[in-house]
Amino acid sequence: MKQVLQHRIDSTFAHYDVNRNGVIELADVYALADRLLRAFGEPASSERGRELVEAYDRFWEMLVEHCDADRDGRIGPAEYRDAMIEAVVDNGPFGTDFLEIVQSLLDIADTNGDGRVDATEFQVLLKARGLSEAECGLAFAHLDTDGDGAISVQEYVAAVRDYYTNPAEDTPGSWLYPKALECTGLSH
Ligand SMILES: [Ca+2]
Ligand SMILES: [Ca+2]
Ligand SMILES: [Ca+2]
Repeated sequence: MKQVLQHRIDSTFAHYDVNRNGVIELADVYALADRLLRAFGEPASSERGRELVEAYDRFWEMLVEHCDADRDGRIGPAEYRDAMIEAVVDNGPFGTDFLEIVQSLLDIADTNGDGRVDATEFQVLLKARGLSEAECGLAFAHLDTDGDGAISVQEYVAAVRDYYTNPAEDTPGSWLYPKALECTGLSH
């Protein structure tokens, strides 16, 4: 069971290490932000664009605080894995900083501004992450646990926790990342 979860942690590491140089740095986090900006068709200079970049700045600060033990601005796979196991698997609740980041992300995803992130809006988020169209539909169906046709902060955070703590197939969390990514994680 632990092995599946370690593999998932390694999979997200591979996802975050956009430039594939073996460490997560600010450049990778900005590359992820850029990918999303392009998916939403937003320039970085628009209000929404600035909010997104700020959310990713806060995400980077959170990563540094939790993972970058030697504070050199580079997070290696071992630092990342140890921190994730401690933060998510062993300790449970995410801090409010993480909730705020997710809230910003969902605000940005809510492109029609009706206060809800529906299937079409959520799909943009997941497509930018590399999920196929079919996977996006399945992910939405699994993450919308109260069935109201929208993804709430609570539903998203529950899925993230689920991803790192529940190795079972077909849980909401198992749909957060492309299925293919789970096969290409770093080897131990
Ligand atoms: Ca990198
Ligand atoms: Ca909406
Ligand atoms: Ca819902």
